[in-house]
Amino acid sequence: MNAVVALESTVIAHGLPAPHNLDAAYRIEAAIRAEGARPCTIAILKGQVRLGLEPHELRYLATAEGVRKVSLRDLPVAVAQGCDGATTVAATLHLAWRAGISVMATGGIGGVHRSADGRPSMDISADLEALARIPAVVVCSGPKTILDLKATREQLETRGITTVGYRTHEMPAFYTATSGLPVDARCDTPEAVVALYQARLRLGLPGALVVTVPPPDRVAIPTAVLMPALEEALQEAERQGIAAEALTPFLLARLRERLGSRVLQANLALLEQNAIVAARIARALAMAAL
Ligand code: PSU
Repeated sequence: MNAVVALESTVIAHGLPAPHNLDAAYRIEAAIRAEGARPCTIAILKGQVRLGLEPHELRYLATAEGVRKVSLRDLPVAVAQGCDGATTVAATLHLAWRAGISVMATGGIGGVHRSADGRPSMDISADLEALARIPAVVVCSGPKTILDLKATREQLETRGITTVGYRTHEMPAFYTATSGLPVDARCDTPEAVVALYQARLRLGLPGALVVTVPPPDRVAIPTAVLMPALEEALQEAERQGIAAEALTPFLLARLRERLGSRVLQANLALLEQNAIVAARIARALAMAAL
């Protein structure tokens, strides 16, 4: 069994600004190779499902106009209509699992959005649906800070998705290491994650094992700094009527504008760290299967 790490492509086309998006894509792939695993960035190019992109294809995805953000419902549309599409966690998980890849890495997963009045909204990411039914390991820094974290945590629970804290007892929330919410189990090594994952598989449970890794200390942003900027961004989104798939990229971009380069630095650093942890888990899984 080969150690492979699937990577989503929405973060390249919609999550990060140019030219940092392409740098990040190259750096993440290089980090996985340096750990002895194979990166497999997933996207739709001219209607073709692509598992693994060449460097010039990564560049295309990072710079082309009109690349669609493709979640589960959009997958058949992008394929049938010959579009370029960047896959979200949900669509990436689906395609990776079909191809026999059981470990993926990302920055932050989607979840339950908040409305400007601070209450959970009906806008819920399809990531949660995919995580509920695809039995893969998803390495991330928790749900994105922009979400209703408590409601998202409850949804993970309701859907039977086991949430692991990698070297932490607390679920991180993307740019910040603290959410005030617990994880279901703490694992300190890739082997411990693999043992938990294998137990899930043996028990015939359908959903994913979500491994949450706090952002590196040197870049993590305190909640007290994040929250005022987020409140403002949420109100602006509501005024402008921004919702559904446009909301996450809008809020991330507004936080970058308001809080400056530290937001970008945090995002880049956590993406790379998560890729490294995912590569180590993929290797441990490959060893366990021998
Ligand atoms: N991680 C990042 N930046 C991103 C994403 C993840 O660091 O932009 C993307 C993932 O593709 C995830 C998506 O699936 O954001 C969630 O979008 P939505 O809330 O619209 O489902």
